Amino acid sequence: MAARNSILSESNSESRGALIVLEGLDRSGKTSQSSNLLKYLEGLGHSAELWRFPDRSTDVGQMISSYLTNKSQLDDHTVHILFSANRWEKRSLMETKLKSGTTLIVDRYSFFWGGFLAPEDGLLAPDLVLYLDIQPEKAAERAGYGGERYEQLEFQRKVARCYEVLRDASWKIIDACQPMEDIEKQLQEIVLDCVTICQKGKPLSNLWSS
Ligand code: 2DT
Ligand code: MG
Repeated sequence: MAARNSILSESNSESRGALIVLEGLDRSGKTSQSSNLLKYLEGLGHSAELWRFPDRSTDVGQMISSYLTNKSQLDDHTVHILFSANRWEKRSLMETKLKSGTTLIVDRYSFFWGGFLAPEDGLLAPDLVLYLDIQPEKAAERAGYGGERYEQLEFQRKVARCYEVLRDASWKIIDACQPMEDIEKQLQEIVLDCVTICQKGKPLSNLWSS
């Protein structure tokens, strides 16, 4: 991904918050580790917020949510575009928050599927992608999937293959089967580095643009 990022603005050398994304299969620990990271950064006196995608609080997010909970049917293209739209509707707030110095810890972002990248073009690129790596079979052994549309072993196997295709050398791959406290410490170290670099004025960039 890094190689495909472009610099948005030459003059953008001001201190800002970091856009930090956690990715991984269902039950890989993203949600727990995201809230741990939030507490950690706040404890150090940083301004930080926890976000997640899909953001089910918006109208678009509601459509996604009813699809995921099997209350509605949508074809694959439609739902992919809705996932993208759900990120687009948050883009300007995201930029405002980052520029005002708030770090965003984001529980899932744009990397769930490989094949539908065009609508993602121009979304903000993460400064850091943390991938919580777990075998689909191991994840399935953890306290039950919640019963949503994608929470099935066969599907999670496909998702794992997609992530393999999508991830690049800039991603930090964390073994999600280590004890939670060990994962937490590793994440803290990587995140703090990233926050520091962004504070020093690393420019914001866009996803997928060449
Ligand atoms: P949670 O279980 O984390 O609430 O996610 N998904 C998510 C997509 O298919 N495309 C996307 O762009 C995003 C952000 C993965 C609900 C499900 O939504 C799926 C799981
Ligand atoms: Mg889920």
